[in-house]
Amino acid sequence: MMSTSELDDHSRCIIHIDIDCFYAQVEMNKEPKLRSVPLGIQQKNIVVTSNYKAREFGIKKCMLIAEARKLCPDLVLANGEDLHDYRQTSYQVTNLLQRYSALVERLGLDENFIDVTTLVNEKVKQGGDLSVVGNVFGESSERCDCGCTRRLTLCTLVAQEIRDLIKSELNLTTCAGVAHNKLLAKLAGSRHKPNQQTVVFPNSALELMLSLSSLMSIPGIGRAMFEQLHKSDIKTVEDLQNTDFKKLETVTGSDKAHFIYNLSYGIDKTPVKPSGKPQSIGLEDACKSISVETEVKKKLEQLLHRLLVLVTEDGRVPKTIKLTVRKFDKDSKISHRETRQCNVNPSLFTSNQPNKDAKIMATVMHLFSRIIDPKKPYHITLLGLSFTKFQELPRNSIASFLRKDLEVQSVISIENQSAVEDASSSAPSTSNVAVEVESPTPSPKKLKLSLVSKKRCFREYEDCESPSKLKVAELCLDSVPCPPDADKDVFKELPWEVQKELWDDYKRKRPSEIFCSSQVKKSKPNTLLNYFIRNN
Ligand code: DGT
Ligand code: MG
Repeated sequence: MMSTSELDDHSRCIIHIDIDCFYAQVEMNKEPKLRSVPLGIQQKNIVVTSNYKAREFGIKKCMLIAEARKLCPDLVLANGEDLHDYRQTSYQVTNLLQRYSALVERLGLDENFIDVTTLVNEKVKQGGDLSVVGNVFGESSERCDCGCTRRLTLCTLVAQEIRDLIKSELNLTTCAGVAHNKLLAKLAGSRHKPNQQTVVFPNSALELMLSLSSLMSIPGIGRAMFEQLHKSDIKTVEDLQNTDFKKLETVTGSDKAHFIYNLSYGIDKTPVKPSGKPQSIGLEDACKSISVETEVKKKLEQLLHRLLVLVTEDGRVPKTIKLTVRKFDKDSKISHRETRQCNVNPSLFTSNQPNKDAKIMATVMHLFSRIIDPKKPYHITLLGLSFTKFQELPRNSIASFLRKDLEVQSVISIENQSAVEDASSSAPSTSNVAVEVESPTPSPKKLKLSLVSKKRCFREYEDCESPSKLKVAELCLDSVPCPPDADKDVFKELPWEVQKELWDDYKRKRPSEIFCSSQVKKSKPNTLLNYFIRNN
């Protein structure tokens, strides 16, 4: 039997979050009286789930209503056929998780994987003594020395923080599993329910896998695969581990054989795949009471620093920044939130701008001054920052480079008007107020370059003679595609004009062969941008 620690990579920190009796919790939040009764959620004639009070009577998922009533005559039923509220709550949970990492993968309505490796690695640097929060799976106290013990221990703290946040913001209890991969995180999380969390360290991975009663308990092995394996006398996790690999390959095919063989040892290299990008990436920090501007600034700087890490992980470029302030009115004893937002210059995110944080902070403090009059006393109990309205830019692509200039140009035009939008969501009647985000007026040269880039993005090749078009000319030089019937090495050495002539000639003769991918076919053919998209 192989040792997973030797073959496996333990560098990641994955949390699996599963909401407890999901539909039932949503119904109990809508109607708190239901908390004190055994509650079943009905779809057609079955109970699709129930609260934990009902489970004490032996009510199980997907039990017939009649059967459930026999077990628990006082069972209260709520109709769960309209999924709207469940779906809405489900996305609220995912959105909360996205505060911690851009790598959040939804699994059904009530489960999410979240890869918090970046966050944990930041925390690792801070040092200090640590102990695990929650349950630890496994008998073994032996630990690997690659650093995963400390990382996963820190990850349990993050998991607890996330679960606390879901509880405080959405009033939902959850279970979490913590491990270095998705498979182990999911399996660990189901070990202690409800409202608990469990970590599995790599040295206990085998023990966890061998504790599974059936191959069907391995996420990734479905009914069809299970039956296929069963027919070949591979019935348990141990059978799968000890099976002759060549035999397994003949049963499932080579790729699947590798995949499930690894799973049986607790090895799962699949990444957490973000399921759709959030419409906003934001952070909020509740505080006791802040009434001094220097403290406000300090807190906002901390939030911004963390937020920029999240935005970088996300990969998109934000267009708008929003500030949220919760103010406490000492006279009325009422708190209320106010928000202000304005555009930010996308070039801050697409280039290595010096003092990027300071520039964004200036904008943030400007927004702050629109909510709070510093001359009057104030008590702030929460500060929040978020980026919204993203543009998708595949970084490091030539197409994105071209588009970058185009986007900068569009913002430059706004800056030339010295005004951007400032909207207040808490006061819908407020008319848009002009806020200057960045004062410098671009040099005519920069503006011209951007305009040239715009043309270049969407029109055919043009001559690149003027110095102001140099950047584009360089790009064009890099970019003329080599016709398939030309020798690539020779083509590379040709002057750009000749390359272009050869390419144009090839295009004229063989237009149908050039834009062949479905994506490109849909868009306007024969554009430089299309070429780049195809080649990315
Ligand atoms: P848990 O996680 O054991 O505390 O309980 P739940 O209720 O969260 O169960 P889970 O996580 O398996 O499923 C999430 C929700 O999905 C659950 O509240 C109701 C729904 N659901 C689960 N299984 C079925 C099913 O077989 N059919 C239908 N229609 N809905 C289901
Ligand atoms: Mg659940």
